[in-house]
Amino acid sequence: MGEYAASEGQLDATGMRVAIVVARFNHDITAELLDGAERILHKQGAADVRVLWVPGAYEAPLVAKRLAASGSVDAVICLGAVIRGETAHFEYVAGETAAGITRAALDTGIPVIFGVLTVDDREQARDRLGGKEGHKGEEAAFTAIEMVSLLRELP
Ligand code: INI
Repeated sequence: MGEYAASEGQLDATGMRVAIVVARFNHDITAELLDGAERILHKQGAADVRVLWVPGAYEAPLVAKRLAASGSVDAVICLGAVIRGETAHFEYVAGETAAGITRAALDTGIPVIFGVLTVDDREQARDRLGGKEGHKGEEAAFTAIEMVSLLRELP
């Protein structure tokens, strides 16, 4: 978590409504991302955390955009794991997922957080689930809280 530790106390999620869109593909990894994200959202006081499963990361942007446009959530977190070694179309899945998530946020004005691991192998994924690269599920939750707070300060 490193860089988040100093500001954790200020990242108050009281009253926030957050949806998490999580891919079933590579479920062993994405379930741990989800655990981390939920843990932080509840710890920081989120009022409502809704979890929606989609088949793969590629499907996340559409569901994220629908939720973001609904007015029922303050932020959406997308979680997934795209592993280069396991697919010939890594670049397409990872690239289109990233582009779709960006578009969902810009089209709706709601933060849509990119919590999708794009890694070469499972070891790199594990490093990002509480290993030497932190916990990307927890970090995605902190990012969502920070973005909601920041946008509330803006005109
Ligand atoms: N989806 C993932 O979330 N991760 C992957 O690593 C992956 N691979 O390896 O192909 C993957 N593919 C499925 C994709 O997200 C869609 O569900 C599928 O193409 C149907 O649209």
